[in-house]
Amino acid sequence: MREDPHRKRPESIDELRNLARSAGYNILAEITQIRGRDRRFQLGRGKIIQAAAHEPDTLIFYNPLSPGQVYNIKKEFGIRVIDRFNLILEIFASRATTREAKLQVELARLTYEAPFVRAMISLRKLSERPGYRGTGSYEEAMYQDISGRMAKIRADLKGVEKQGDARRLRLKDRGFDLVALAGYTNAGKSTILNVITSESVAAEDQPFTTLSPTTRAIRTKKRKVLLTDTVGFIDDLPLFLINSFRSTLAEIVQADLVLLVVDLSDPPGILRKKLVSCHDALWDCGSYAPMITVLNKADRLTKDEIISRQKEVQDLAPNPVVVSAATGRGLEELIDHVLENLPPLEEFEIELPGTEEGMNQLSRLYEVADLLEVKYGEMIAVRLRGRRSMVARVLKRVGTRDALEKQNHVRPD
Ligand SMILES: Nc1nc2c(ncn2[C@@H]2O[C@H](COP(=O)(O)OP(=O)(O)OP(=O)(O)O)[C@@H](O)[C@H]2O)c(=O)[nH]1
Ligand SMILES: [Mg+2]
Repeated sequence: MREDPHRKRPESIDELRNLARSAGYNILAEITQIRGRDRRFQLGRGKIIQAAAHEPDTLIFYNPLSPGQVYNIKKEFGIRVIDRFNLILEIFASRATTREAKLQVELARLTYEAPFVRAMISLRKLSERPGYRGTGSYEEAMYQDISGRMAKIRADLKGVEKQGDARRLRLKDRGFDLVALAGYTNAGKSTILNVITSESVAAEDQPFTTLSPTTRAIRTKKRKVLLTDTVGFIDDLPLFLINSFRSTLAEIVQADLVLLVVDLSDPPGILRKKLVSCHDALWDCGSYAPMITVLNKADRLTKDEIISRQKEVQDLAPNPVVVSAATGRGLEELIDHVLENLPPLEEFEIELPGTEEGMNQLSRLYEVADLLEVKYGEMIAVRLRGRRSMVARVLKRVGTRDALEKQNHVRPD
């Protein structure tokens, strides 16, 4: 149900219908209201009566419901009501398989529910005798429980986040470049990961198939690249969801390069809207990495359509590559483009001590950098091409010199 078809474009309703089906609902009727929203029930009383006549288990609203509206509808009509955010949370809950995803979904649900429970407490107090001071109602106890549980989950997720940060740092030190697939839900991120890395993570025609990230290596001759698939974005993604998924979204925030995947076969208006939503979500996550826009599902369009679609979104699609994960078209070009857009490796001349530790670090350097020349003497002189942060760490470890700046930095790539 929604409030005004002239304000909310029908594609928003298509998406809501799709979300409802994905959550397992069987749709009995769709009711819209043209005049503005009603304070008491969000829709007018007549519309709710009309909906109730279908004897639904649940009323699903497009617009966010206030705690008061949920309370009023339940009290007066005895029907369960949810809004779009609830619906998204229900889908997330049904797809969460890892411990991390389950905690994230629970945190999002509790963050969403907390104000409702707080409002229930005040609504109940209002309906009680004036001057009455209840000592610890059921809702109050529940609110205490919610706050406690939220604090516990936040602490657990902080731990997960720290582990993730440490893992990504280790990978960068070992010479890997981290590339993240981001984008609107159902755009084809998992399919792209599967094709490029010969993986078989779940990819289905439904929203939010992926909740937990998967990382796989891309085989290239030039660089050691790891590609990570992530949770999809959706229009009007509430900030509390983004905050709950911080440990997962860190894969995007800390990536060296982000591949923003969109479904080029969406009609132009929807395509633009989804791109805007993605840019907003990336901004909210705090992602500033360089970006390639991957215009996927090109197999569904003619040559001319591809050109005109690309033109229509060029202001929103920096650094575009047209691909089709279904046919494999453009994927090699995409990998070339990734290699060109990764932060450049630099060339350094460094010296390691001729000690056991120096030899250990040298063999490590063989794994993580491109060794161009090695001269053995009292000191081991090495000319190499690699990541500045990695070289700095090796030098710190052997204690030759503490700052990379003092080293002979030859030239950027
Ligand atoms: N025709 C066509 N379909 C594709 C292409 N790429 C992906 N699909 C289909 O699009 C649907 C969604 O693909 P996924 O890879 O699950 O999309 P996703 O972005 O990972 O989606 P979520 O994880 O749900 O956010 C699946 O049915 C895929 O088979 C493509 O290039 N062409
Ligand atoms: Mg996916």
